[in-house]
Amino acid sequence: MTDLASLNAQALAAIDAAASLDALEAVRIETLGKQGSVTALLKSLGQMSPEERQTQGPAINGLREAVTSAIAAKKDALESAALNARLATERLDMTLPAPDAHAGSVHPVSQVMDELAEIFADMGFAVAEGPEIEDDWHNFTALNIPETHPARAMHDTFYFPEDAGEEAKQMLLRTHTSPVQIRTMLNQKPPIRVIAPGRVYRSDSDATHTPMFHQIEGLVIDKGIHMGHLKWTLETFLKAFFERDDVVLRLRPSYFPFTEPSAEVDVGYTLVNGKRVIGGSEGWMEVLGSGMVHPRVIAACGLDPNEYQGFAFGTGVDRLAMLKYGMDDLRAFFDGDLRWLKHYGFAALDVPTLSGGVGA
Ligand code: 2U9
Repeated sequence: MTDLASLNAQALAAIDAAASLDALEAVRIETLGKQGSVTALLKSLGQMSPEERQTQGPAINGLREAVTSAIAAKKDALESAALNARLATERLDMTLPAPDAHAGSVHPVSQVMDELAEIFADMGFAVAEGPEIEDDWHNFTALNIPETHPARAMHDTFYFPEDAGEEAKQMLLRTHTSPVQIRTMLNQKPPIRVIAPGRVYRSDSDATHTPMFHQIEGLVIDKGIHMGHLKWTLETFLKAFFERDDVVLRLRPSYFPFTEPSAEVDVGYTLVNGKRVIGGSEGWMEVLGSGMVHPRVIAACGLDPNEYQGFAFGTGVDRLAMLKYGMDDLRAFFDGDLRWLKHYGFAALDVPTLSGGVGA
């Protein structure tokens, strides 16, 4: 019995001292394994007399049970200590402030440009592009603005230094996107239905003018085109853009060298709590210029004006964005101030869609 008692004490001490699951497994093999000390005692029962077995049997089995349950208890303790250690290293402090969300967004002007392209695509217009550095002929002459025409001075043009040589072209920064439509008419056969969005440049700077601004112009060339097509197109566009069915248009006679007749387009507004809201006709705001393409412009592009007619329109995208979002200073568009974007409700994941608008 003294042997059993000391073996029991030794085994329990070894189990208690096992600092890892591997060390505990080694103790299990030493005691309960095939060659283990407790297993040897169990085997010795076979050689004992029945009387001896009666007394030694329960004692040896008791020893085996004590060692087995001590190993199981120690295994549980080691496993839960290992789990607690792992949980402690993987702990996440939920009270920490969340990382900053993306602060920027697609620029309001780019969003409006994308939305305009979507609206016009729905009406069958393709997007046309062209160079921002243009020559005098595409920017002015082809548009019925000859050298002596006062409109050249009105455009506050940025000219490049004149090149030497007889054939040298006078280069400039385009003052409108109209040369894009000239190039389209020269390169494509009617029917033509395009919009030309892009940057244009004029030497002008105050609260309502910046030396670079964005325009969008539209052009339709086909047989039998008239002012009714122009009015329907602009009405459909403005209703989609301002997301209202009660948009009212007013066409006022005007003058542009490249259109005849020409009309300035006003959109009606209603005063709500002292603020102008598009819709109704309490007051009028000018939003577009338009007209029937001048026969001389059609002829300059190699088409017969008796066969083909067209309408055209143009507007400032920056101004359209200001109207839609109720912004009052054009210069803020160029400041890159995130507080300004936030103030007008622009967020990082805003993507304009026809169905969702841009969230005005
Ligand atoms: C071709 C033929 C005709 C484009 C047009 C306007 C009227 C117009 C201004 C609006 C505000 C420019 O940004 S703004 O200052 N534009 O009023 N633009 S018709 O007419 C064309 C263009 C190309 C071949």
